[in-house]
Formats: sequence, structure tokens, C-alpha cells
Amino acid sequence: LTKGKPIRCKAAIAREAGQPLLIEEVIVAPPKAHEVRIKILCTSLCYSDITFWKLKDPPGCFPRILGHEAVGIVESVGEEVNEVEAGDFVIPVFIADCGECKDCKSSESNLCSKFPFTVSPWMPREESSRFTDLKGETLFHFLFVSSFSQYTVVDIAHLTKLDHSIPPNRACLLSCGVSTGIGAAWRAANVQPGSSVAIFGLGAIGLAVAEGARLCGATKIIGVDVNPEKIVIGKKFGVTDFINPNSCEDKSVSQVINEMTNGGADYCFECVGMASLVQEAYASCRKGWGKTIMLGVDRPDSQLSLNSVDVLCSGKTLVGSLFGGLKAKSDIPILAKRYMDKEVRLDDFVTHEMKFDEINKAFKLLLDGNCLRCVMWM
Ligand code: CXF
Ligand code: ZN
Repeated sequence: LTKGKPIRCKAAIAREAGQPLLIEEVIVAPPKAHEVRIKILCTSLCYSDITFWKLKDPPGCFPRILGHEAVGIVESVGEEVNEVEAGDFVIPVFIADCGECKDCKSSESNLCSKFPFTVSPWMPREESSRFTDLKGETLFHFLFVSSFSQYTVVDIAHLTKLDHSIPPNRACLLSCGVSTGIGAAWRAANVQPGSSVAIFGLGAIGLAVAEGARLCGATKIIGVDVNPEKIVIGKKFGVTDFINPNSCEDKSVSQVINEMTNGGADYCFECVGMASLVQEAYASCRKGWGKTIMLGVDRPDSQLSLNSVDVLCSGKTLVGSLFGGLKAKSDIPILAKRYMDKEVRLDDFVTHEMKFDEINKAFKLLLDGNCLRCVMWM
């Protein structure tokens, strides 16, 4: 039995920014109070792993165990954990759902205020790590998950229990990107039947927004992307109309969308992470009731510029969201059930599956834009 003892296992360590990950043996400490040690079954790659792998600043976050889109089995629990037990099937999520604070109790928010979201290299309750390498050096955590390891320790506030019916190579998608996109349409925007939607950026997140919009009954789903190959993949995910900004001639994308929708789309989603595209999305949504939802992550110092009189006269809403506005503990089980009921489609997001050891190959696939989701088996 491993309970209460350190576990030695394989992990992929990011030792330096932008350098290939190294598969090494690591030591995973037992869970402290409110913590759970889990055996990862599957982990997939999300673009945020790449963003933070590339990032040289802030310095001091390497060596690090990246990975935050995963599913696993509870190996052991620390004191005060009653919600899950050894053997349970669990999904870790980068935002907390403590269930007790004003935000978690409100149906209007998914931004826990007991454990506010930060990009911290530690566990959420204290500045400490549960990982060391075989030389005794501390390895940093990532987004409170660190799933590029056969075992990891996650705070109970960041874990959602699921029943075992959903296969692990599908369940892991619900841990970040696909949930974020579906959630943005379903929770952050609350897309209404018969409405029009414009999606800026048809990567995995944008395509998941399309899936969410379809599930909500949107009838016009406009995809905007500079890559013409996205027409085919977009159609598969319910995109009804396609705009390539490079072939709009003298018109702006927002002009084209305003004409196509007779006054602007009901909902616009920015899924690239470019401040200038947020402005274009905002200009593309309908006066009076149009809603623009931000999902993409731009550089921390980027600024939005909107004309104040335009905003004043617009009646539009601009809203930012993390994890698509989903409340992890209540909403992920709903998405899992809807997948099992063949309503939510997850299969088409999985373009590649491989062994965890091949993680550097997975990085290259996503970096080169050749994959939506690459699922790795531990
Ligand atoms: C992101 C959300 C925005 C900040 C960085 C991490 N989450 C997951 O990919
Ligand atoms: Zn992610």
C-alpha cells in the first residue's frame, strides 16, 4: 500500500523554457489536509501548456511539471477530505470550486474567491510543492494540476468526481479546453435557440464554442479564421458560414458580419487571444443586445481600445470568462452525461492519441497547428 508514503513514478519535467521535456523519475509526496493524490489515466495537451512552457518570465518557475487537462483515479486522500475516496474517478480543473464562498454559492459566477485564480507555481493553500526529483530538487506545480506525471497531488477544491462510465480518453477533454468552449456558449453567453453566433478563431476552443452554440440551438454559426482549411473542419463542428479575413477585400470582418446577420451577430466569441480581435468581435455584435465573450489569453500587458461614445450608444455587453463560466463540480458531470447520451460530441476533438513518453511529439503537433487534441495514455 502506498497511502501515507511518497510515490516514485515517471513524469515529464520542463527543466528550461522552450526545451524538450525530460521523462524522469520523480517523488510525489503524500497529500496533506484537503489534498488528494491521484493516479493520472490520461492527459491531453492544451495550448496554455505551450504558452507557459515557452515563457521565460517570470523567472524561477522551472523545473516545472506542466499539464492541466487530465483525468485520474484517487490513490489516497489527506485529512479533512470527505468528498472523494480511493478508487474514485476524478477530473482536475485549474479554477477552484470551493462551494462555500459568495461566488461559488452564486449561480452567476464561477470565480471562487476563497482560492482566486492565479498562475502560481505552488499548491493553492500554501506555497509548497509535492514534487521533488531524485536529486531532491523541488519541481514546481502548474495551474494546481501538474498532470504530466503518473501521480500528482491536487487540492479537493480543484477536483470533480465523475462516475466511471465515460472513457478516460474522452473525459480528459472536459478538464479544460473543450469545456471552456462549450461553457462559453452555454454558461457565459447563454446562447438562445435561433440566434446567430460569430466565432473568432477555429482552434479547439473555437470549435468547442461552435459545438456549444449548436447544442444551444443557434442557427447561424459564423467561423472566422485566416486558415482556409478550417472551412472543412468547421463544417464538421456545425459552422454554417465561413469568413477568411484575408479575403474580405476592402471590408472589415465586422462589416461582413453586420451584413450577413442584418445588423450584427447576437453573440461573438474571441478565441485567439488578440486584443485587436476583441474589438473586431465587439464591433460585430448587434447593438441593443449583442454580447461579446472573451476566452483567448493575450499578453498580460495588452490593452483594449474602445471608443467611449460607441460603447455608450451600443447597449452591447463585453464579458470575460474563465473556464467558459462553468462551475466545475456541478457542470462537468452534466457535460459528461450529455456525452454518454450522445448529445455532446467529444470524439472529433481527439485527433491524436499516443503514449505519455511521446509527449514531445505531442508538443510539436500542437505547436505546428496540426492537431486539435492529442490525448496521452499514462
Ligand atoms: C488558462 C486560462 C487563462 C489563464 C491561463 C490559463 N487556462 C487554461 O488553459
Ligand atoms: Zn487549458
